[in-house]
Amino acid sequence: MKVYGKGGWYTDRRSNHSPLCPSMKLLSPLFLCIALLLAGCSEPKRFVSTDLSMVDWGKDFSLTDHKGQPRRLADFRGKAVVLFFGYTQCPDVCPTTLTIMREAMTLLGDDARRVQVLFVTVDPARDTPQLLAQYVPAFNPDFLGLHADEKTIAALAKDFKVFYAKQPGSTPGTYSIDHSTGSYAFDPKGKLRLLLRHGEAPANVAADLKLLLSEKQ
Ligand SMILES: [Cu+2]
Repeated sequence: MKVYGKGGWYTDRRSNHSPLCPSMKLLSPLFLCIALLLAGCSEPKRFVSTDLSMVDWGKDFSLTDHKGQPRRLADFRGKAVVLFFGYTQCPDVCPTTLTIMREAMTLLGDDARRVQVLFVTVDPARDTPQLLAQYVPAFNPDFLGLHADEKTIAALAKDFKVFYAKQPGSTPGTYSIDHSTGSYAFDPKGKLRLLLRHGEAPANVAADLKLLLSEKQ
């Protein structure tokens, strides 16, 4: 089994033959523990999602939440943050993503209090704060909808390498928006760490967030 972790692909030790040579196997478990500690070995973390630890973009945002409060990433220090770009009239991707996040929060139990889900609209023309306030907390009362003017959203999306583009609808004046479908996860220190795939199983999302929360602060 191959697992993608920090530093690239590596083989999952659980499903492999012992990496120890025969003579090492004879050593007592205690000695082995000490030897591993001295060698600085530790079990590598196993994130399901794509590791973005090495990127130098996606550092912050300056938006307003659906209650009218200005928000930056630093406001959520101490929490893992999931950031998703979408729009309330989205027929499938956005409601699916928010439903998955709701289920992941349920799986996290008490740890969910240390996770903040943020939904940034890429449709500020139609997604008023009032609309965001109805839509986003309907999935989970703790989720926050974030908005800004068109220019700010466009610059932010560019910084986060998020694509979105209006598509004309079937009747004049209507439109839908094609947009990137992944979500970003930040660790409790505010560092961008993971790209969560669209449609990821809630259990995998919960496991990845739990890993971020378990890291030494
Ligand atoms: Cu969408």
